[in-house]
Amino acid sequence: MSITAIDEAFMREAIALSLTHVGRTGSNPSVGCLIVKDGRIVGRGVTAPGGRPHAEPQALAEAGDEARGATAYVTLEPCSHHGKTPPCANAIVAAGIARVVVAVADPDPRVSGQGLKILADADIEVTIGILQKEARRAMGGYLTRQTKGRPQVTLKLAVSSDGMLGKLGAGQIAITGFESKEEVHRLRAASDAILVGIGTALADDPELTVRLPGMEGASPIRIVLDRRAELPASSKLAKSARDVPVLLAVAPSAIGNRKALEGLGVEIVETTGLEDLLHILAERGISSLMVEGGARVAGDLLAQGLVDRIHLYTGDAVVGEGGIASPITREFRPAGFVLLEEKTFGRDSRQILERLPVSAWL
Ligand code: AOF
Ligand code: ZN
Repeated sequence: MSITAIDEAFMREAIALSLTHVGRTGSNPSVGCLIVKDGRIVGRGVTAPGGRPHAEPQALAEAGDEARGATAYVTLEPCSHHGKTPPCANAIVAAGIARVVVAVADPDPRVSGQGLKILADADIEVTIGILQKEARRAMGGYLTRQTKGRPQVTLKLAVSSDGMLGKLGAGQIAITGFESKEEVHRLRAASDAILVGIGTALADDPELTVRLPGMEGASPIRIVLDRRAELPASSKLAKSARDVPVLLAVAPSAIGNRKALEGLGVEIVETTGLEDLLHILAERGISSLMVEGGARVAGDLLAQGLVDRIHLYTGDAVVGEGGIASPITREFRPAGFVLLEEKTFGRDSRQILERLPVSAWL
């Protein structure tokens, strides 16, 4: 095997390791790190839940003395800043690592090449860019927030075989099967926040929590776009706000049910529009936002160019008369999106569409 093929094989493993903590590391990216000595993995690390410790010191600790002369594979440039933990680049130097292979440079202005410089100045051989595309995809949320000042937006749509998102006045109707629902719960768990419009909140009275065995604590913050603060205090969202946070994005000086909702622990945030809201979310460290409906919110986000990925589920149900048409179906893909992946879940199909160009960073 060539060195590049070996590097790619270990980096693939480091990326797979990083994926295990996506959505659990707060505003920090989930980074994977492997320490490899004589072709053997002697240390493994992934950014801990909450964001610290970082991946590298954990992998180095596991490697112990074996780290001397070894190669480190890291999905992100090792940090150089004195944050809540000492710089990872210095820890790598101190451990006597001979070579570092990095997938993606870190756009965080506190790091931004400085980590690589610390390594090079210590005469460590540095290879950058191995499996860059795959690693960028694995850190899409973090990189989008750092470079665009907003979270990465994933739009999830469940569409009937006749292209409908639901039926007027019918509340939640079954469009996809349980296999798809499980997958949607996994996507929720890997996201930092979930957003719906008030129309969906009123029509469906959803909970928007993660309900998978063993993952009950993984529910991200739930956000409702609700210009007039109309979310009923009796809704499942409002009633559970003390268990899983709810943020209501309202127009400046909206009154509505504000008092009652605040009393239930719902946080009210005044925003001037979608872009403003996304900016506020990014400032709070929210890197990935999953949008679950409805048609209006999906249409507005698409029209403003604020959607990065679409998870399009197509079920075999037929809605017929009174259906709410989806802005996207299998037959009608929005301009500028390409098909990345297609899979089946039970009787449903899921397509993942990605926006092009996938930005300078993704
Ligand atoms: C690494 N390894 O595993 C991660 C890194 O708030 P702090 O001090 O933890 O710093 C957060 C920054 O650290 C984050 O913006 C990114 O630049 C880097 N994340 N770096 O060396 C890791 N998660
Ligand atoms: Zn670090």
